[in-house]
Amino acid sequence: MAEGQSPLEELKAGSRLLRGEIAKELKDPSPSFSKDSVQLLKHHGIYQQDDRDARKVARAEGRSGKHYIMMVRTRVPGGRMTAEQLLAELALADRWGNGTLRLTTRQSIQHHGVLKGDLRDLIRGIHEADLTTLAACGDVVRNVMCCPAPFASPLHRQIGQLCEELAEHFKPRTPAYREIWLEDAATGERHSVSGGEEEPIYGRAYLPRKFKIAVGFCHDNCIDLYTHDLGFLAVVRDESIVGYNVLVGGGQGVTPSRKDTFPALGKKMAFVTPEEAVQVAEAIVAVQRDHGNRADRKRARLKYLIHDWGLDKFREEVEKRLGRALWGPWDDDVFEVDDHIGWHPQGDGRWFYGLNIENGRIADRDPVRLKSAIEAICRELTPGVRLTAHQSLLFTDLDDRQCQELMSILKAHYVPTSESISEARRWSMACVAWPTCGLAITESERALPGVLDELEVELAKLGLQREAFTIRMTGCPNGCARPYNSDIGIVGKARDKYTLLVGGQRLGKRLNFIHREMVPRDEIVSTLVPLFVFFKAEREEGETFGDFCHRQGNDRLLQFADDYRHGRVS
Ligand code: SRM
Ligand code: SF4
Repeated sequence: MAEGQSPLEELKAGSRLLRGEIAKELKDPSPSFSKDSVQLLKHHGIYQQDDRDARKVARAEGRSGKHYIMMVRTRVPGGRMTAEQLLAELALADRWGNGTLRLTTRQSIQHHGVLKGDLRDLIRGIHEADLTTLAACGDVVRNVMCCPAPFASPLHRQIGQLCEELAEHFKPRTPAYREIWLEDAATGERHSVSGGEEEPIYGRAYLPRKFKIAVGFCHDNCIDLYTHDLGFLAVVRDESIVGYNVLVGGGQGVTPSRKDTFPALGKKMAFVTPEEAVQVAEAIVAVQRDHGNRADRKRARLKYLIHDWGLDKFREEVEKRLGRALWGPWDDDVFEVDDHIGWHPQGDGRWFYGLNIENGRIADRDPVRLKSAIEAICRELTPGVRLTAHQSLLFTDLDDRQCQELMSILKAHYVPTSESISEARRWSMACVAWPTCGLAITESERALPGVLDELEVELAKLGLQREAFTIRMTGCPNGCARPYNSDIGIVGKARDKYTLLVGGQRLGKRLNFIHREMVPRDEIVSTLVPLFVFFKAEREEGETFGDFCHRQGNDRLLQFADDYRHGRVS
């Protein structure tokens, strides 16, 4: 291992293609894994965590020690799955997890609260449902995202196909996953790397950092294309995809103590034909593999390589790998976004229904029995299922009779329909944060519903309840709910205090800016109210909240807020 590289590089390279000591440690009765295994396990889709609520109680009672639990993530390329698969995941959550499922911002599914001793059973169950946790996390290409709308159109078929090809192409080839989790004899032996085994794309040390890919449309940027390491934006002519604009170097995470870290939007680099897309993706991943920063994980994402090199040099390096020049990108760009919530005709005589799942959490909580409702829908109607990039679900392929049955099931289980929730809630997302996320500084999933309750009242008073804007909350600056390009971003900064950002867009093509720092949770809404008052008074025709804030700039927003608070606004 080259000098100056992060210790994780040595660990990955020496892990015999991600085997490490995981199998041996699985046999050990201890409730947790070693530090090294914790890192390798991520590539298998597993995070070791501890219940931070339980930790707090224990500390208050003078007890030390952690209650170890695991998070297990199933990756679902393009969010496309079946009712049987969702039922299987729900049953597994009851059996081995905490009885809930968490739909993620990247069209995946998470189990929380899994005990170490139950991991093999859970992962086998997921495998039996023809799903996998391999490469859901770790320094590899993560779940490939794609617009999930099931329209019966060649365009949707085409992007779905590219998404599947990319997911298959970048799947790690290591046999470690099968050996450790799926083979009958729970292995404790040291499997060595046999002659034929290799990772043709990743190599022994895998990538310097996680790598995210998405495929989307100009007329529907529902997968937030500009936030990915690599985005394919379909270029459509005469109802057919003639190629893709290739966007590179998007990403959200920031480390506030490191001024050389930042969120970035993807940059348009090239145009590729559908036939070239996978090959170009491989060349881009290979450049990041060979030149990405392996010394400093805080600056290891593709966005930093592109920032440090400049786009021209990066493109030249990709061209060298390809052995030919790339075409420049076409003018086509994103211009609309659809969350696919509510009822839509598919174009083949059937319907799909987008059910808004608040912050992606599928649970039964009195009186709303969401989990039971989803189980009943899957069992009784066997619809197609799609996961959205907004932590929600689409039920697809429904005929007229099934549409009515679906609504009856939701009603019988007291599930708020997508039609009954506010625009603000519909377009909101919160990351998981407490109590499972080890990096959380503040609450997020458990805090946002209350913030929205308050905000809804204020918006209604101002007559702005029909405004559509994105509001995204995270428990730390890592940006898991993509808060940095939303109309309103609420980012955990210190205990129960948040950074408030405004000025992004639903369309996702512009970064927002910091409006105020260190806003206590119970002052988030009162800090936003003056901005909405200003918006209502001085917006231009059709202007969105984010566009308005962007046009005014923070100095004017702060000035107005100050005037408002001191009663200087009539
Ligand atoms: Fe994330 C780390 C949850 C999407 C940026 N993210 C984590 C971990 C695994 C915490 C950890 O490292 O210990 C969180 C697990 C919490 C828990 O208890 O479940 C976590 N991230 C999530 C999910 C579940 C949020 C959600 O509420 O849906 C999303 C799972 C996606 C998936 O299915 O694969 C999730 N994470 C994202 C996104 C959004 C996206 O990809 O579209 C981002 C911002 C985009 C990006 O990557 O730049 C994101 N997560 C991060 C980062 C910062 C990365 C960086 O480059 O700085 C971390 C921390 C890290 O990697 O060191 C992180
Ligand atoms: Fe955890 Fe931070 Fe991601 Fe939220 S944004 S899930 S707190 S890492």
